[in-house]
Amino acid sequence: MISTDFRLYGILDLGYVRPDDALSMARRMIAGGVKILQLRAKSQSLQTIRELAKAVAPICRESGVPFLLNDHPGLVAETGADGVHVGQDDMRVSEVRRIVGPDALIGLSTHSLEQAVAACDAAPDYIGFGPLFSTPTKPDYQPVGLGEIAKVHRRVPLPIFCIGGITLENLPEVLAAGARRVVIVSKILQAEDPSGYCRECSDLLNSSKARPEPRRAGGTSDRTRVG
Ligand code: TZP
Ligand code: MG
Repeated sequence: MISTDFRLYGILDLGYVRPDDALSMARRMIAGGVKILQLRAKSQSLQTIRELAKAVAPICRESGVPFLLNDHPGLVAETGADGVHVGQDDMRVSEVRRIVGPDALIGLSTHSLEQAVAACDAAPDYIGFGPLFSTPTKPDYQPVGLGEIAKVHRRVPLPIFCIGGITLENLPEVLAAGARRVVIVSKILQAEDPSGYCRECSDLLNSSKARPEPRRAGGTSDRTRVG
């Protein structure tokens, strides 16, 4: 279930963190207020991802932080992850659901208002929306811009995590544009004090006067409740 206090989503991206440092970084992010954590390891072997995921999962579990894998739905059950995040070019959400089961969380990346609206039919538990700004973490994508944030929140009754180029400095304007939840990758992982950075972002998110999210038509299941 994606609850309303899941407003800061952190990604343990091995493009920025060495596998040896990943566990301590996960602990620091959680201590700073990250409420969902994803392991993103685009250039590591399946074995490294499997081992790391098995080590990160209990750290998240003991803090009540859902832990998702980027890609690899087939590793979810084995590693004790709570779900998986997939992209537009990955396996379809319905197929992912068949693999991970009804209780796992599934996130889907979207990169335009059209993709975000189309995602409603696929029924993931949340969407990522962005990149808002250009970002070295996902360099080949056209930024969607702040102007789309309000529109996507009006049209998509799913939890929406804005992503891409978000920093402590631009977070106020991202929130003012209508964002309620954000993913921050490089700025957290490259911060001198990742925990403190998360805490400052988390405080801003929690003090923002975000409008309540719309509920899904026809009611919500426990897993998908956005409440
Ligand atoms: N998807 C859209 S933008 C992005 C992903 C994974 C990267 C976000 O990283 P950063 O470093 O916070 O810009
Ligand atoms: Mg993917």
